[in-house]
Amino acid sequence: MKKLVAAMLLAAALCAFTVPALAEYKAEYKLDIVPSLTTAWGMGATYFTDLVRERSDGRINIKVYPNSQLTTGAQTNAFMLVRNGTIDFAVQSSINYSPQIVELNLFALPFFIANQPDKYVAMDAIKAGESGKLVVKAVEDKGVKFLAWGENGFRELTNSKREIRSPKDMEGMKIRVVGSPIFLDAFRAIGANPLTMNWSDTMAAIQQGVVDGQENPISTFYPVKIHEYHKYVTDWHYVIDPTMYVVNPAVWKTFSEDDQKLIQEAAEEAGKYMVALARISLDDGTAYKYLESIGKLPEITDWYKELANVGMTVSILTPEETRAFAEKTAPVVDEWRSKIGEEIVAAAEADMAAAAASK
Ligand code: X2X
Repeated sequence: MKKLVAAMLLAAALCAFTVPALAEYKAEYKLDIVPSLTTAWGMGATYFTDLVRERSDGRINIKVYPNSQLTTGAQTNAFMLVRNGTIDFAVQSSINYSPQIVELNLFALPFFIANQPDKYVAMDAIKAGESGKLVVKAVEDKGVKFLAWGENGFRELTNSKREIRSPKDMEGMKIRVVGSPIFLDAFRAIGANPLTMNWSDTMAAIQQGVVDGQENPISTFYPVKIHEYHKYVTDWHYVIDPTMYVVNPAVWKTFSEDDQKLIQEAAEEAGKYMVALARISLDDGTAYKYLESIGKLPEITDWYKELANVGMTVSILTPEETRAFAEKTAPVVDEWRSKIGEEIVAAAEADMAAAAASK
């Protein structure tokens, strides 16, 4: 009898250990992105899902839903839908989550990172530093599991009217921005007329002339053929959208430890790939070399040449020209420092200064 009880207890104990590992996985996990699959963002998301599928021998199947399909266009609600489990995974913009996670506005402080001696070194210093930890903590405290950083890129300005090299050139210009308050503040400070709009509605608004301009990274606006409407690009790098790979925490807990490791590594690798795609030909050559080394060079490896090919005039601002915009937006930086949290902003300044000094 004793033996039988012991055997039963042992069986029960084994079950307790084995049940989580045997938990049924979903046939399909949904992953949300805002733009199309042909952007760096879309390619970085697809690479992640491919790696996970391959390495799990098809047991974990994540499907990328592009063009804000899962949020029916409402990109600034996307965070809530991952948090409540309607969406399982996302590769999402810091901008789209910033209405709920105020700390993410750090990356949208005008000319905060762009003003550094090397803006990519500065960005990487934040991600690797104390400020990056604080940002990730803020994201996780709000209820999603952070996996890795990606990158949409530094955001440049395009418009249909004229070359923009000074705040005066933008006076009264109607510019589409994401529905996130700091963007309204920044463009008003410059003297433009910003309108908030989802990305899914933006091309129609551009075609109909409802707006004259928009701001996005090159790898995001080129695939939608913005050059058919906008001839002018201003490279001012005023803010960056670093983009995050995230997962709903309850979904995360259903994966076995080995599978969590597999997913985590895939997100980190895909994030590196996405960062390189967003930077190719815009950095010191590091992104190109990395993509070459993994055998994944994209079709376009020289953005400025390609933008000229499709008839765009690219205005790369001089430091003095950039300063004129930074001066206009300085009050916005001051105001948002305290909203974001002095601790994080000061930590980012320290992280960037340390990286610049060690260069
Ligand atoms: O809406 C945008 O501009 C985009 C695609 O860059 C984001 O989702 C932040």
